[in-house]
Amino acid sequence: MTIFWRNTLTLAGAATLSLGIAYAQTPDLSDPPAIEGEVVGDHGSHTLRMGLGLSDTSPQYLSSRYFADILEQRTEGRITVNIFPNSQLGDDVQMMEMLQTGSLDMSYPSSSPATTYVQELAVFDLPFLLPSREAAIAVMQSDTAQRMLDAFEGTGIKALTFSENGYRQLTNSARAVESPEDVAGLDVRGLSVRTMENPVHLSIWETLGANPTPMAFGELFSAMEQGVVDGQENPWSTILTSNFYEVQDYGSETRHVYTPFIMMMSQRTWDRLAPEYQELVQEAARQSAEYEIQLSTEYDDWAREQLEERGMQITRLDDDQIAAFQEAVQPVYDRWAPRIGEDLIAEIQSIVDATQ
Ligand code: KDG
Repeated sequence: MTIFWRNTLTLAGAATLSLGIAYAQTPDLSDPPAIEGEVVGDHGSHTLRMGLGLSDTSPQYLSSRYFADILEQRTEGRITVNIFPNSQLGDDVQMMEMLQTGSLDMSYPSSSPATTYVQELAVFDLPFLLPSREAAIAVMQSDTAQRMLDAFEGTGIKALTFSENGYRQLTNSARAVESPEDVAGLDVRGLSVRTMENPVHLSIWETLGANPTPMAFGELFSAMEQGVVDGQENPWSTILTSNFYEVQDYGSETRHVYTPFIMMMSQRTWDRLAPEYQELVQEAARQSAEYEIQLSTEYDDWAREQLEERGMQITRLDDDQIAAFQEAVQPVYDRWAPRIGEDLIAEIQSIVDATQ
C-alpha cells in the first residue's frame, strides 16, 4: 500500500487523479501475445456488441479486449467489437436470451446459468470435482467439453470456447467461516448467501444449512450493501474487481467449485459472418481464452492479498477443514449425479486423474 498523489491509469484506460491510499488496480499482468496471422479477405464490415457481467479490470474484460484487437487487426478494422462491462446490457440469463433473439451479438456468462440450454454443463457445478487448475484446464480443453459447446446447436447460441471464471470462495458480512457449522450457524441463523441462477449451487448452500437466494450478478453489490443477503461466493479476482470487499468483512478460501466461462455469439450473428470470418472469430476466441486463463491465474493469489490489505479478514482452510466441507456436501452428489449423468462424471474424473 502506498500513500501519494497518483495518476492512476488502469489497463482499461480510465485515468483518475486521487489523493489518499492508492491501491494497485491490477497485478503485474502479462501483455497479450503478439497478434499473428494473415489479414483475412474483405467480406464486409461488422460492428459487434459484447456484454459482460464483470468490470473493466477483470481478466474477462482484458482478454475480451485482446479478442477484439485480434479481429480488428486481422480484418484491417472491418470487424469491430464494442464491449460493455458491469452488466450494463443485462445479466447472464438476460444476455443469453438476447443472443437467442439476435438483439445482442456476444456475451461471456458463467457455465452455471447456461445449464438451462445444455444440462451436462452442470457437471462443473458439482462441488470439489476439479482439484487443481491443471485438472480444470484439461477438462475445459477436452473432447468432452467440446461436445458440450457443440450441444448448443439449435438453441440460437453459438458457444465458442471455455475459459476460466475460477475457484469460488465464500465471503460474508456476518462472521468468520471455518466450518460448515459456521455457515449453518448453531445459536444464530444460517448465512443468507446469494447464488448463481443454478439448481446445483442452490443445493450446495441448502445442504450446508445456509439460506440461499439465486440472484443476478448485477444486483449483488447493492443486495449485500443493503443487507438483503449476508454473503456470496465468487473467485477472489471478481470479489476484488467488483469491489465486494467494501461490503463484505469476511472471506474463506473454500474453493468449493471451479466454474468456467463460456464465450458465446448469437447464432444469427454467426450466420451472417462469411466462413472466413467465422474461422477467424473461432481462432480469436481460443487465443483470448488462453490469455484469459493466464490473467486469471496471475490475479488469483494477488487478489486475495489485495483484499486482505483492504481490510477483509480472510480465513485459509487447512486440508481437514476442506474435508469437512467436502463431506458435508456429499448429499449434493447423491442428488445430482444421477441427473447429470454418472458416465459423464466418470469421464470428467478420468481426465482429472490423468493430470494428477
Ligand atoms: O460476466 C460473467 C458474470 O456475469 C458472472 O458470470 C460472474 O460468476 C459470476 C456470478 O457469480 O454471477
